[in-house]
Amino acid sequence: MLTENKHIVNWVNEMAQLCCPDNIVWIDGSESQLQSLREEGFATGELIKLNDELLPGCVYHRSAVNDVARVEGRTYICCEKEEDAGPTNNWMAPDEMYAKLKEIYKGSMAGRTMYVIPYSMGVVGSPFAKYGIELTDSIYVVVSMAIMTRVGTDVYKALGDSPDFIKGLHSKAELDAEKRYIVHFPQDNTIMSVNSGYGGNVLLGKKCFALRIASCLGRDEGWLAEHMLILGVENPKGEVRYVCGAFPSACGKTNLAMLIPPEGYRKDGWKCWCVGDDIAWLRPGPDGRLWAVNPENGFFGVAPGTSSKTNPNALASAMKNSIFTNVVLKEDGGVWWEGMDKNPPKNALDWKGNPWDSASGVPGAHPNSRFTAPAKNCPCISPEFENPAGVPISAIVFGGRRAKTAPLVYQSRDWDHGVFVGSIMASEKTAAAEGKVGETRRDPMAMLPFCGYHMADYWQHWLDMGKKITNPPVIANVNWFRTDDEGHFLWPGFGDNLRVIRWVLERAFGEVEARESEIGFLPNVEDIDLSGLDMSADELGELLSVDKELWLAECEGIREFYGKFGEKLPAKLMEELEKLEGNLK
Ligand code: OXD
Ligand code: MN
Repeated sequence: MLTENKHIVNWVNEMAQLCCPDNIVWIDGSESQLQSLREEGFATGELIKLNDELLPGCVYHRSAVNDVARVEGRTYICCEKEEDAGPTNNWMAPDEMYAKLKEIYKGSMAGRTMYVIPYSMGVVGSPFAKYGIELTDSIYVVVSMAIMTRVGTDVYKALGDSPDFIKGLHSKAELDAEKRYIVHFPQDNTIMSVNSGYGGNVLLGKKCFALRIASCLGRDEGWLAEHMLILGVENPKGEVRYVCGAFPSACGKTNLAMLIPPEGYRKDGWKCWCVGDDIAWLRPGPDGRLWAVNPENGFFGVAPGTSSKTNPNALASAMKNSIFTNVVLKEDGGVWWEGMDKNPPKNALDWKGNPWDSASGVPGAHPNSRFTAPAKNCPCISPEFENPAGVPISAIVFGGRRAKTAPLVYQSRDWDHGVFVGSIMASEKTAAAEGKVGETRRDPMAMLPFCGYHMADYWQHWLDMGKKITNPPVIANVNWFRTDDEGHFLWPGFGDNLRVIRWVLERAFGEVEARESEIGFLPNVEDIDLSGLDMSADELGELLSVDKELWLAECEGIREFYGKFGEKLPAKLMEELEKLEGNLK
């Protein structure tokens, strides 16, 4: 036992009585303990050691074939009242769910060890930090949590006798997909995850705590837990300005978080710094600005498509002390995935562990295969990454994948209009996702699967926060995915996105004019820098155009979506929608 905190000790004992592990191991975060667990994982096959020369300190892990992604259909918010979970979450009465889970957890760790992981989201002792204890029967979870969060006994010191920690119970149990549940009890600060071994379901500090539970804490305590990257943009004068960005999956969020400026910009002295790639916790500071930290300590990134061209910083981050899940395992103890390069390996094993021939046409890596890498490995990690006070946010960008409607960028008129812009976020499905190509999925603030309470109450919380932030960031919407009539992308994306972020930040500092349009402020064509790009002012004009007919149809879609939220929909958002419709008519 590494703590005498009776709330922790009693809870660990209670859960051990339920799950019946053979023994309990208290994790202290030391490298020696983690190494002996890795060795144990190698011996049982739970982990595979990778080539220490190519990938020092790296390990390989496979999750079960039926267990390779988050399971939104089996994710629950079990608050007291159903109406507080809202129409976008699954809900069950807490007593009923506790009873159901008890049956599933009963004896689930027999013959196994229960590990007790003390971890911090945020730098221990920071005013932003929140603590958690995760109990798990998986060594993969222990070594992953040691990358993704700050694991160690200083968490016990920071907690003292306090009950103020998030309880997380994870058991792989039988990996039975029919009994798989990812459940949140916000009123009890408790998360229960069972019958899964996939990172997004079992690394409880991430989506479960830092978004679903933390969004409830933020509502109650006056801050925001958001599915956002945090990027520092340094201009040639050496000033660093920070932007947060929320994007649904498959919109290049990790690439934007680790953006490499275009060549001409690099020559001129522009630099970009990654503070976070997935989650931001935001609080109003004493100066009236919004301050952000990344509560995580590592990256849990999608491997396929990550290459030395698309995201060299992500690739470099994963070259040591990292975990690879469900990628191709090479004969030489290296790893590979589709989109890494054009040389698929011979004599390799696919993500299921079977011999794999690239000529078969079947991908060798699972499309959702992952790298889990320490943030400190990232070549462009921000010097402010560990700053307990966070970084001041000058702009928030929302974005989605829209072929026609949303222009390359537009800025909201004010905070409330910005909340409206976030609430109507949507992305069109690509061939890679389920559902009809082109179908629009509304994903407000990219929080659809992550908001731990009623989405309309969450919007109201955003509106209320606006009153507390006297010096608010500008809010803009970006769209890297506009296409021409043949379906070709009009904007080059990747590093060139800095040209757009630059404009948004210039707006935040009052350094550039804009023109008012029906939907918000648009850039004047000459104000988006195109130097070094093969793009004419006319083409940029096309990217910035607003098709009123399409937008009126969009308004109908928004109205229908808003209809789901009933009386809780903030009147302010309906007013914004009506204003937009009025402007377009
Ligand atoms: C993630 C996600 O894994 O958003 O970050 O699903
Ligand atoms: Mn995410």
